[in-house]
Amino acid sequence: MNKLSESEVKKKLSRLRGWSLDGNKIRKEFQFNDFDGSVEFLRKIAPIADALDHHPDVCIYYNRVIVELSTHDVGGLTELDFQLAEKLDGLV
Ligand code: H2B
Repeated sequence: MNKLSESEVKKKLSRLRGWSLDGNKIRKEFQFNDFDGSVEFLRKIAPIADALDHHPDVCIYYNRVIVELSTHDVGGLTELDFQLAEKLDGLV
């Protein structure tokens, strides 16, 4: 996977909703009713990430889930991060 240029990242980011650039990562906060909602979301994320062999950094704060995506292998963002972001958006 090729590392995307800054302009490619900005273009792809503008097509997503709620994701922002944070250094070499993109991040989004998802909100749920309670902790159970957050855990349920994580359970849905896991098989999707495994299928893509691309794994998000995930932090749960009760009813909020912060997801960060980057491609460690290239030290930046690739098409895979944006593919996964779209799939996660499709879950909620
Ligand atoms: N997930 C993410 N987010 N970035 C990676 O570079 C990455 C990964 N690499 N999951 C994969 C696993 C790699 O370590 C394995 C060996 O395929």
